[in-house]
Parts: sequence; structure tokens; C-alpha cells
Amino acid sequence: MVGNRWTATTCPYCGVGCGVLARANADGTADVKGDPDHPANFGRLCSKGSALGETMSLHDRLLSPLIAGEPVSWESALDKVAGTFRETIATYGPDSVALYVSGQILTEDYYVANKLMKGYIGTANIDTNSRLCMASSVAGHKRAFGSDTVPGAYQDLELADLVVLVGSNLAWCHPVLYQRLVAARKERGTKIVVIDPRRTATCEIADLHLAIAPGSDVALFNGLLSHLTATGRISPRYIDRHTTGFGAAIKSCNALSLDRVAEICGLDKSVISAFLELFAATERTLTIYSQGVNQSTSGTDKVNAIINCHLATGRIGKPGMGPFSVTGQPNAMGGREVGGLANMLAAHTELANPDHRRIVQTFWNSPRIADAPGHKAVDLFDAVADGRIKALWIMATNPVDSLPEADRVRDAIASCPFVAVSDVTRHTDTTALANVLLPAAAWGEKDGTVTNSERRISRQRAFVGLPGQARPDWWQICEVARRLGYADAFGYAGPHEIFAEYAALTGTENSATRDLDISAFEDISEEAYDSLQPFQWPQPKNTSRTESRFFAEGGFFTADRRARFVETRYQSPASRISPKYPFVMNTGRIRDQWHTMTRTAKTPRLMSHIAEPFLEIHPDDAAAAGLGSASLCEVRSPHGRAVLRVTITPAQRRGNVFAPIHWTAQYASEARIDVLIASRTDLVSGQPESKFTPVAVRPYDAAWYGFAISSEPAALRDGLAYFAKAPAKAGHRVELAGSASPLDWDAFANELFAPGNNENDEVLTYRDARTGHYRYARLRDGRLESALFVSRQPVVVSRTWAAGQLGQRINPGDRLRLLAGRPGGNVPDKGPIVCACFEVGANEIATAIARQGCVSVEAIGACVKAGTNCGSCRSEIARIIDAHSVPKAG
Ligand SMILES: Nc1nc2c(c(=O)[nH]1)N[C@H]1C(S)=C(S)[C@@H](COP(=O)(O)OP(=O)(O)OC[C@H]3O[C@@H](n4cnc5c(=O)[nH]c(N)nc54)[C@H](O)[C@@H]3O)O[C@H]1N2
Ligand SMILES: Nc1nc2c(c(=O)[nH]1)N[C@H]1C(S)=C(S)[C@@H](COP(=O)(O)OP(=O)(O)OC[C@H]3O[C@@H](n4cnc5c(=O)[nH]c(N)nc54)[C@H](O)[C@@H]3O)O[C@H]1N2
Ligand code: SF4
Ligand SMILES: [Mo]
Repeated sequence: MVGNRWTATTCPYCGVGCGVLARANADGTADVKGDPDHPANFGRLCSKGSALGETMSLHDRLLSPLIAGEPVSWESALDKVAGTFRETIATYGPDSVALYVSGQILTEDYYVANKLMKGYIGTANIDTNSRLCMASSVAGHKRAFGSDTVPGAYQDLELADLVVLVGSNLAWCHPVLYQRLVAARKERGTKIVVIDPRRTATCEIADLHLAIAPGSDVALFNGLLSHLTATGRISPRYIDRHTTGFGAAIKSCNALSLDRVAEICGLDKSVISAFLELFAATERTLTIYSQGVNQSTSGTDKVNAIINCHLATGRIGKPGMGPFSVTGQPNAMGGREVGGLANMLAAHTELANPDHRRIVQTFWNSPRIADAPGHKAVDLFDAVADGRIKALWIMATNPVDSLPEADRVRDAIASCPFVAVSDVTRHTDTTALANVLLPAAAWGEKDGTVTNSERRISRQRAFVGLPGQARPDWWQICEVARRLGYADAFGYAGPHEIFAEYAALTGTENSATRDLDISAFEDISEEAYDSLQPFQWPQPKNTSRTESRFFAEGGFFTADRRARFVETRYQSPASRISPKYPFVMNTGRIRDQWHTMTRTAKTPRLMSHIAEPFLEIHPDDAAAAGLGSASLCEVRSPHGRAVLRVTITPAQRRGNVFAPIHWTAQYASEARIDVLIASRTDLVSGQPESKFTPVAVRPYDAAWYGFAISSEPAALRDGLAYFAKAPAKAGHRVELAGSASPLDWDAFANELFAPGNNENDEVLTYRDARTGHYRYARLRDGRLESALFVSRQPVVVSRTWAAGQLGQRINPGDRLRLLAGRPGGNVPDKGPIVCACFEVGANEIATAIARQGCVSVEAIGACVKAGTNCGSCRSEIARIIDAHSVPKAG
């Protein structure tokens, strides 16, 4: 399919759901650009979206079905999966099998997976990684609205006068929405409040940052409801006409004084008051929230505490106002629509509702319908561990890394009699444990739809052919269903037929009793599906609905069509902190990596921003714990341990530390962060508490630190205390540390680089026994093949510069400098990469500030191009400018 034609598709990363134009190149890469006509992004893309074309290489792709690691035909693999499921069900019943899927499969994949499990096998044991992500929002929506409805639209970002970001690092996690907000702020002076215990990149545009104590959100929003009521800012009309339960909710809130709220949140009363007053005074207020809200044992209460404030003011479903849960994964919303969660049915019908079960079963004409909720993700793996589930199929998610108590999950999967994994990647921590591996079609190879945070359904379109034996996920499920005897119900000619069936179900016996209705598409043809333009639901048939927001005039999906205020009570998590585990560990994302890095780590460009797992800690805590900058630390909880690089920053609150979620056993020795996290969940939603883990932190006693670069991957032998790998432009880079120095450094280096060594290479070494410095460089025909830099302290070497030397000719006069790890005076050292698009480093930006007097992000852009493409690094550039600007003399 290589050619000049651009294909309109959708980005496979975050829930913004940006439109992408893609075109395949002959070398296996692709050109990508933002789709100017897509209403989510109007042509913008972030650093991850812009780099999509570089992540398409077939390196480490799973390209054939495997049984016990050996390539087999699809026939054999599918027979094996279906046969094992059939026998297990026959012997132990339908609840002995399970499917664990993901917000990264397409709606059509999700629909057939759910139909097979709930309608044909007859178990609700299908859950998804959205349990770790959106479950509290879903539960909160359902408690308040009677349905899982996101009332607003992205346009509200441009129409709001106040945007409150709660537990959302929008700048890094929903970068294009952040860019839209930055533009709106410039245009209309939108006020922005960030509520997050950390000072994140998003705070760069905040008028007010509330660095609240972790887990204190319910107290803050209860305090807000109380303030709104006391100061007469509520809307009695909206409350009377469209809601119930206000009296009880406000009663519990009024018990909290402002002093008490400030104390719980750990903030000055004046800061709290400033927020309360800003919210009270601004009619057009939009509250965007994400994982700082959802991933908590009080996640559902946090959601409802926020929604309560919007219901009380009637600020919902109107231009520029409303509560707005932003989704994480590209199709988290689509999965919710088709009932991917173990306690839902399909098309926003309820498993617990007998009438809904009848509607769905009749529509499917299925032999049975699950009538009891299945296991939610964390419980699901408990059921795997204790043998209740005996056959498990995992699709498009990496639970060995992303679920709490991850080592226990790993052991559970390893002990399960049968595990099938559908993935696009050959080597992940989960594929390592599979009996059967099923090669899935990846982004660019598959067709279907996704729904973004604002309920907008867009097409993903294939623009390259299927490599090897890779097949789409929906096809895999239908083939297994066929083998289980359900050929008639799963005989789809393609995703368009699945989509049409799903659309028809949304309209069945609906008549506006359910929010989700896209029956306008129930007869969609293949041609129409192929040219489908992005649209927002609802789209019922025979109507020309133009308003896509919900609830401005009530019309909730409860029996009495009224919204419910929910009594939310603040519960302190502080009692979990103990002298043994005195720090609260928060976890989350970094700008350029996606989850377990199976795709984003393929490109050196995205790895150049942050190449190593780290722990952020406040300077005073670091000093007290004896942690030096860039040293290594050991983080422990009762469940596990990690070794991470220390990053000292005042952006952390005292007593709190932050670690990224991304590093797996594929990339680092001991950085799987979920091994530390307890499988404690929100009682309503079943969502795990990923952001509040009591931990101990202490220095890691490294005898030496190292940094290596090589054309071929280094051979990392057992016993290395620490490693973290990353690709470099012409090879690989790895950070190293050991607890005892090797006796012979030359032998160590030779062994490390053995995979690429050639006996004719020229080897340069340098050793200073007194300081513990050791340097090694291997040249082939004068070009750098590999190098190792070792010292007793964290290695001071310009990584970006050193990695850039791989494959370069090193002139005899420059060899000493190479061993020193520093560029010559006439060669600029970029420093750590800030702008991934144009590979502009922090030093280059600092130089532009110092030498060219650039004091704005725009000026930096004009000077060195940084920040002028995707814009994801603009807040970091602003931070560098701040750090370098000299205060004006008074
Ligand atoms: N670059 C990148 N972008 C992504 C992803 C990715 O992997 N990489 N993943 C996508 C997915 S699936 C998701 S779910 C989203 C997540 O998007 P976000 O939710 O924005 O990201 P996180 O970093 O998980 O957490 C958000 C913030 O919650 C804060 N927080 C922690 N505890 C509390 C608390 O008690 N109260 C409050 N108010 N805040 C708290 C954290 O400090 C953190 O800054 O990102 C999506 N986008
Ligand atoms: N401590 C902590 N833990 C967390 C979180 C946190 O903030 N803190 N966040 C949680 C959240 S919100 C999320 S969403 C999860 C994410 O966690 P996971 O879902 O486990 O992470 P991914 O790396 O996205 O896994 C996706 C897998 O699917 C594969 N894949 C990609 N495309 C396809 C495809 O089209 N078909 C198939 N079959 N496979 C494909 C990828 O190679 C990869 O192995 O992590 C959760 N875990
Ligand atoms: S914001 Fe970035 S990651 Fe998210 S959909 Fe858009 S381009 Fe993809
Ligand atoms: Mo997520």
C-alpha cells in the first residue's frame, strides 16, 4: 500500500483521539501528520502522535502464532484455544474461563469479545484494563446520572472562563487538549486551576495550583459545595427540577469547616478560599479530571464530590461548563459502550437489569445471557491465582506490569493451566508466560472504530498490509467462537458488519431511555463505513439531533429522570503511613512514553526525553534520607521493591515521592512499579489505588555506576545490580550499576560488548584506580562501535552527545575527549533532549536564552525551532526560561 495517498485514521494512544493522516513509506516507516479536518485536534499532534511513523518497524513484532514458543499455523493455535476453552467449560462450567481485554482494542473487537463471553459462553468473566483507569468515573456517572454519560464536549475548553484540572497532568497525558486550552487562554484569558499534589508541567499555565495532600480531594470538593451553598451561588431551580438528594449531601458537607478543609488538604486557608471563590464566581466552569481522581480507594466519591458541585450550580451540559472525565486509552470509551466491564452488558445496558438482559439476549438471539457480574480485574487475577479460573485469554494489555501486586499477578498467570495472549509484540513480561501467543494486527494494519473522551466515534483505517501471520483481534475472537459452535452469530464479513450490528443494538427498545443511541448507522454499508466521518453520539435514527451535550435541562437516565446527589465522606488514607513506610508513593506518566513502552520505546527520539526510571523526591526528604542527586535508591513496600534513579525536585511535596509506571523487565532490572502497589480497591468501582502507596526509600549502595553505548545491544549478565536500556540513534544505550566492582574492567567491558565485538577492532581504555574512573572505547575502521564510562559516583557524561558519537569517525585528536565523555570546545553539547520533534536539548535552549536573549517560548522557537511542531515541550521550555532568567534589578 506504499504510495502517495494519505489515509485518514486516528492516533492509537491517548483518549484525545486525534485524527492522523498517514502514508506508508517503502522502508517500513510512515509519514504522519495531524488531520486538519478532525474536530479533536484540527491538525495538531503531540510528540507521541508525531513519532507514530517511526514505531512501525517489525522489529520484535509477533508475526506468527506460537504454541510453547514454537511457530504453528493459525488453525492449530485457534483449535488449541477453542479446544481448551470448550473442555474447561465442559468440566468446570463457564465461570472457569475468562477474557482480560483492553481500552486499546477497537469497538468491533470489544463488541464480539463481550458477545461471546456474556451471550454465548454465558459468563461475565470479561474485564478490561479500563478497570484500572476509568471504573471510578463510570461508577460515579452511574450513581449521579443513572448512566455512564460524559455530558460535555471538547469545545467547552474554548468556551469556559475557568478550567479546573483535578488529578490530571494534561500537558503530558492529553497534550492536544492542553494545547487547545493554552490557545483558549491566550484568546479569552481563561483562568486555570490545577489540583495535584505535584507541581507538574501542566502547572505552567495555572493561575492557581493547589498542591493538596494526596487523597484529600473529597474534603476539598465537599468544602466547595458547602461554600457554594453558604454564599448563595447554587441554582435552586436546577436542584428542584432536575435532582434529588441535595439536602442529605449538603448536610454532610456542612460539617466540614474551612479550617478543617485547609488542614486536611495541607494548604493555607487563603489558597483554599481563592479556589472556592473563583469557582463560585465563575459560571462557565469546566472541571476536567483524570487518574488523580479515579485511581483511589475513594475514587468514586471523588467523582461524585465533583459532580455534586456542578449539579448544585446547574453548570452541566451547557457551553463551557460541566464535569469532564477525560479518558486515558484511545478506546476506553468504546469499551464502556459495548459493555467491556464485568458488571455491564452491551450498548449501555445493565447486567443487573432483567429487562436489559432480555433486550440484549433477544437481539443476539443467544442461547444464554450472563446474569451475575463477573470478576473485576483485581479479583479476576485472584480467581486465577486460586484456581477458580483455569483458562485465560489476555488481549492488548500487559497485566504482569500494570496490575497492583504485579509479582503476585505474574505468579498467578504462570500457575494458570492455560493462558493465551494476543499481542503485537513478541517479548513482553506477559507474553513470556503464555501457552499460546496470537499475533495481532497493529495500528495502521487494522480497521475499526474508536470513541474518544467527548463521545466522538472515529475510524481507524489500515494503510499497510498485514505483516506475517498477524490478524485483527475481532477475527481471532470470531474464529474461536466459530470453533465453539457459534458460527452463525459470529460470521461477520468484516468490521463494518459488527459496527452495524452494534449500532442496531443501541437503538433496540431504546426510545430515549438509554443515553447511547447510534441507530442512525444500523444499516451502514461497507462503503459508508469506509468513508465514515468522525461523529459524536447520540445519533438516533430518523432524527436530526444537533445538540451533543447532555443534561442542560435534566433528562437523566434514572427512573425519575432526576440526577442524584451522592453523600460523599472524606476518609483519610493517612493511617496507612507508618514509621516503616513513611513516604507516600504516587505513580503516573511521562510525556513521551506510552504505558509499558512496547511501541514508544522503539524510537530513540521518544526515549531521548527521559531514558531511565526515576523517583522524584523533595530536596529536604532527599537530604534526610541521604540521597544524592542522580544516585540510585531502593524503594520498598510490603509487596516488593524497585531500584530507581533519584531526581531531586521541589515539585514534590514533602513526604511524597513519584515514580513513572512505564519501565518493565524488558527495559530495566528492577523498575516494575506495580510490584510495590497493594491491590487495594475502591469499594464501589473496584479500581485500584495506584497513587497512594506507603513506601520506604533508602540509598542504593552502588560500588560503581556506568553508562554504555553500543551498536549491538549489550550483553547484560546476571548479577548486575542495576540496568536501564534505551535505543539510541545508531544503536543502544544502557545505564548500569553494580554492588561490587569487577576485578578486571577490561574483561567486563569485552564481555558486555561481546555481541558486537570483532577481533580487529581497536580498543582504547583508561583507568584511574584512585578515583575509580574507567573508560573504554572500541573503534572499527576509526568509527565508534561501543563505549563504557564508569565511576564511583553517578557518571557525569553528556549522554546525548556520547550516544550521538556511535558509528561516527573519531579523529585521533578527539580520542581523549571521547574517553572523557565530553564534546570538544567547538562541538556543542545539546544536553538532555527537551524537544523530541527537532531534537533540541536543554543546553541549546539555555544558550539561546543567554546568547540571543530569548525570553519567551516563541522566541526560543524562532531561534532553535524547539516547541514549534507538536508543542508538547513548550511548558518545559518555559521552565528552562524561568530557571535562567535573571531577576530584573529593582
Ligand atoms: N504520555 C502519556 N500520555 C498518556 C498515557 C501514557 O502512558 N503516556 N496514558 C493514557 C492513559 S491510559 C491515561 S489513564 C491517562 C492518564 O492521565 P493523567 O491522569 O493526567 O496522568 P497520571 O500521570 O496517571 O496522573 C495524573 C496526576 O494525578 C496526580 N495525583 C496523584 N494523587 C492525587 C490525588 O490524591 N489528588 C489529585 N487531585 N491528584 C493526584 C498525579 O500527581 C498526576 O500528576 O493518560 C493517557 N495519556
Ligand atoms: N501504578 C500504576 N499502575 C497503573 C497505572 C498507574 O497510573 N499507576 N495506570 C493504569 C492505567 S490507567 C492503564 S490504562 C494501564 C495500562 O497498562 P497496560 O494495558 O498493561 O499497558 P500497555 O503497555 O498499554 O499494554 C498494551 C499491550 O497491548 C499490545 N498491543 C498494542 N496494540 C495492540 C493491538 O491492536 N492488539 C493487541 N492484541 N495488542 C496490542 C502492546 O504491545 C502491549 O503489550 O496501566 C494501569 N496501571
Ligand atoms: S494527544 Fe497525542 S497521544 Fe493523544 S491522541 Fe493526540 S497525538 Fe495521540
Ligand atoms: Mo488508562
